[in-house]
Amino acid sequence: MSFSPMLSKLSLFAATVLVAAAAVGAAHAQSATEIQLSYKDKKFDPAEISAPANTPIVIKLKNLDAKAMEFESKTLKVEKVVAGSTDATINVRAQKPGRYEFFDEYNEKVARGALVVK
Ligand SMILES: [Cu+2]
Repeated sequence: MSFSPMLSKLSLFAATVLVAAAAVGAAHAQSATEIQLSYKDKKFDPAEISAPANTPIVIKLKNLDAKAMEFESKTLKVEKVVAGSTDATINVRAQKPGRYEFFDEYNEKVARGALVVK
């Protein structure tokens, strides 16, 4: 009886563990940047937010107005209706450096802000 089948099973197992560890490492490097943003009287506060490049972004938006608003950004490709006096989580994909404008679609001319990715 030979040990080689057992050894190759072990090395296959070791390789699997290494691949899994590498995947966990990559997932960790990708951990999201969380940004707090509030909305009141048709204004975003802060009006400009920033995040590092190539990292997923999570915007925690508090709509402090009694009316619903719609967070939208064409360049970030996100759109979300947020009921009055509620919070919402907006997930944004990892972005390249740049300036990405967003607005409340119900008050598009005045209610504007920007995400600066560096
Ligand atoms: Cu819309």
